[in-house]
Amino acid sequence: MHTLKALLSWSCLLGLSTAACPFADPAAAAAVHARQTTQEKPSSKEFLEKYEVDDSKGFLTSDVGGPIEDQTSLKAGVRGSTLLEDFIFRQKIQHFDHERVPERAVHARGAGAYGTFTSYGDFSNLTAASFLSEAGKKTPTFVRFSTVAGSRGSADTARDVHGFAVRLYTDEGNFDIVGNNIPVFFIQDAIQFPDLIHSAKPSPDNEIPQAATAHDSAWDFFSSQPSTLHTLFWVMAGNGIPRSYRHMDGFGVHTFRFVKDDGSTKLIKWHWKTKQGKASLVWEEAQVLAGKNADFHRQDLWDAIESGNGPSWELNVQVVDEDKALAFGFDLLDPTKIIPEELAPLQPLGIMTLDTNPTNYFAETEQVAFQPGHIVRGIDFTEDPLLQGRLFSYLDTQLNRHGGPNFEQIPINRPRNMDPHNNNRDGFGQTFIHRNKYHYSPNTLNNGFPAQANQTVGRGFFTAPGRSASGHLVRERSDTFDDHWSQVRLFYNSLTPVEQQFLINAIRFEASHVTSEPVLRNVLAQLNRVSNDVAKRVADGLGMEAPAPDPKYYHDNTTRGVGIFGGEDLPTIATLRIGILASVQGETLEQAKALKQRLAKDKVVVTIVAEALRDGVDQTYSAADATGFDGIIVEAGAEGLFGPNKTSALYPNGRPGQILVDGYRWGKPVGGVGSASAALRSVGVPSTPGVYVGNDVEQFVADFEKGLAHFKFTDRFPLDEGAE
Ligand code: HDE
Repeated sequence: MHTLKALLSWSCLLGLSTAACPFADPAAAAAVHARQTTQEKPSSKEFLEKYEVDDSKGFLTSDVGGPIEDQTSLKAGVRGSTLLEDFIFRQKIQHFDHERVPERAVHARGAGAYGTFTSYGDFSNLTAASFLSEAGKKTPTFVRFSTVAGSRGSADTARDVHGFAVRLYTDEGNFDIVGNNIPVFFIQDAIQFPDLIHSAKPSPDNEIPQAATAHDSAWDFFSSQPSTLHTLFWVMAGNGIPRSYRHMDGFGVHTFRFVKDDGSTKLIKWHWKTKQGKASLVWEEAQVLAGKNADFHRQDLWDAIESGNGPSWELNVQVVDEDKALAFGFDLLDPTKIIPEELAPLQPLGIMTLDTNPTNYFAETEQVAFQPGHIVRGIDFTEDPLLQGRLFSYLDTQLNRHGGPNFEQIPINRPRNMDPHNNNRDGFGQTFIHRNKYHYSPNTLNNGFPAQANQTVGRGFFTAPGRSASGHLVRERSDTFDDHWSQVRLFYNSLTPVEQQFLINAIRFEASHVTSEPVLRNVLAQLNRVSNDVAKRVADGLGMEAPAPDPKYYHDNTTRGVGIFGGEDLPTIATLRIGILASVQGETLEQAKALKQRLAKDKVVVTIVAEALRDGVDQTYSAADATGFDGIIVEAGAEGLFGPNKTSALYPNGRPGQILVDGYRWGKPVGGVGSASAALRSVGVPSTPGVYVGNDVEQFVADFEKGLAHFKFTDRFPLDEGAE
């Protein structure tokens, strides 16, 4: 039999017979491929169920299956030494000792969730990617959001770029868009990434400060490397402190390529547009949250999904012809540049909704191994030198984190369409039992299988055929990457005055932690290339002199869609949180419960706060804080808790009034029902937009909900003198 096979395969290799060549016969390969492909249901979670372990019944067992008890170690006498032969003790402690894997070098702090991407249509006019091939086509997804600089236990609300990594388990393999919530990046060449991260991470001597760039080395690097300015401005504006993962956009950052079946290509940029609307915290609120609730963002995502209100994002692309890479006055290969929407409109492709929380944080969220190199047929890279470096780094980092090359076999990383078929073998933790003894290619002994797939055979991945690479070997940056300032100014010009003020305040805050005067002078010099006004205002805050205007890059252009506070109200108030400040005295609690029920109709999450946990009170004043709420209402009858000299042993001095005042100071809608308007007066909350009082509850609710959608009343924040 073997001899016959070998004979047939040789005749195939020698070109004597095509019928005998399995790898030359697309139909044979396709039939095998179809058998290997498992038609999974769209929910990614269902795929994982077979790996779940259910401990709801049965005896405790050792790792190798025998029933055991593990509460007391084996000793020589009750007071005697523990014995080395106690395999139960050794196995338990040893496993514990090895529980941790290295945290991610960057983006260590994060949270993930499952969902589904649904294509709006057939986009084969743009790409051969199968997940975009028909209207209504569903692809399971897993998304991990993160901050960058902090370690795994750091606070969610640190001011930072936020990771927005999406995996699509497509029917042609896993495709990852490993993006951020900011459309540009700090550097233009991957070789500088370790420098950027070393400068931003805590100081190597004392490991201070955690998850913060408000220190000398970060600003030393930023000001010596002006390519960082654009991203820095986005971070210092509200994008660095989003209200939640749900209220931020996502971006692929680099320019990628769409490749059509015929091999033709376009340049594209990925945008995930939040359907919850963009919203951010204000800085003081974020700082307080870092202490009061370090898990604020992961809790928010978890709760929204558990309540059945999982978030959605629309996937959009900007599409540009290949010959336009340099047509806009900057280089599309430069990841420090956006393509302003006016130059290339956003084209919607589909929608992603997250609807399922992970079962086990470590198994899923900690072990998910994203890679920009996980691409599928129909998508290709560009020559962006930052992207090119990432293609090496992510694979390398996974090898380090997972101790070997088999991390793609971990359930969260497995493709959903089929088990992989290739000649990769062995290594630590191999979980596949490969049957094929002829694990090399080409082979005749396994009939040439697994067969090679390419552009025309087997719908295989193919590199865009039009791409070419040639040139002298140089260690140089292209001069088309030289302008680091014009787009920073474009971004700044496009913000509202109060957003500009927030940005300036953020730079003042950060820079005021910098102790080196030469670094501060460099910072002012770089800001001054963007705007003399910005440089002056920051210098004022630092008690320094601003340099004379440096106008080479000054202009008055603006673009849309880059700010947070200047736009429309939020499209939905579902899942936003209101605190009703009540009292266990009198009728107040009953009214608060009725109000809660009314607001629940609009899916607003209400927490009733009172002195003690009873009769429907959700939280005490001792635990509550304005950071937990997007809006705050005082219930009629609770006004007695507010005002000067009101104290109680049940909560810190003045807490009810502090919640109200903080809510007001941080721009939130606040209000008082009926007689509770006295509470607002007694703590000095003036009658300004976003402050609601009224006796008619229906009208009050309607007004307050509008305020909630407006989200932040930014006119409460003072501007620098002369700013407009
Ligand atoms: Fe990453 N980045 N990165 N990065 N990155 C990592 O990979 C790296 C960059 C981003 O939730 C690491 O698995 C280099 C840009 C996200 O698991 C590491 C460069 C963008 C995540 C790495 C960049 C990102 C990472 C650490 C410069 C937005 C978290 C752990 C060339 C487009 C993914 C890991 C998750 C994680 C390297 C720049 C996004 C070390 C060398 C630009 C969202 O491999």
